[in-house]
Amino acid sequence: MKSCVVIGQSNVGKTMFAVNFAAFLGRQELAIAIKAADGPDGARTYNVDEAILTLTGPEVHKTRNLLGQNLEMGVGKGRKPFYLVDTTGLSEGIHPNTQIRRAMAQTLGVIRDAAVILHMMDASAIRRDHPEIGEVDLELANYARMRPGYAILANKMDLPPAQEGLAVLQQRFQELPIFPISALRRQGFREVKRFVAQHI
Ligand SMILES: Nc1nc2c(ncn2[C@@H]2O[C@H](COP(=O)(O)OP(=O)(O)OP(=O)(O)O)[C@@H](O)[C@H]2O)c(=O)[nH]1
Ligand SMILES: [Mg+2]
Repeated sequence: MKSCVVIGQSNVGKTMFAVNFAAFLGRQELAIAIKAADGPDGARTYNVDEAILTLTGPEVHKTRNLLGQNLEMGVGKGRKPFYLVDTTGLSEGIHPNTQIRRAMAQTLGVIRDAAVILHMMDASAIRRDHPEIGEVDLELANYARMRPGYAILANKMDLPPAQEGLAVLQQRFQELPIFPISALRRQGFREVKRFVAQHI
């Protein structure tokens, strides 16, 4: 089965997207496979509200495992399965915490084999006079930009400063698909779904 990974810096909204996108595709119960970077694998089932309460939050590096979901979406007259993977946030340099370092290495490992790479950035944190596109984001985009299933998700578009951030991203990554979304409000998901469907 083809996989779709959600990558990006910590706190940009990857987990919020993974949960709300599954809900958007019709899931009420989320069966989440937890692949730990160090330690045993696990599995948990949440309803959508529980998943948001438990798995998302403003703490840095809230997610430290791969969180996978078997999902499917309508494509043409049929349905196509795919594996959605939420990942550990990536940062520049060598992280001092061993667990986080291993988790980041695990994230890089799943990017290699993914059919779809959704690279999320927080558009509300990017300003024109002070372009806050992180070095790690520039490197990720450079690495993945030639892959057909690569797209940028400009998240937190529900916050007013995100309009300016989106404009900066569109200027900087002119030749790449960029989807403005609000993972929180489930906005822009139809377009993301169409993109994923083309590559799974
Ligand atoms: N306003 C707004 N807030 C959002 C949105 N998406 C996520 N957030 C908030 O941003 C914070 C981080 O969200 P997460 O989904 O946990 O971010 P993450 O990228 O998974 O972070 P790590 O697991 O640390 O890598 C939470 O407080 C969310 O409520 C959005 O579309 N709009
Ligand atoms: Mg997360």
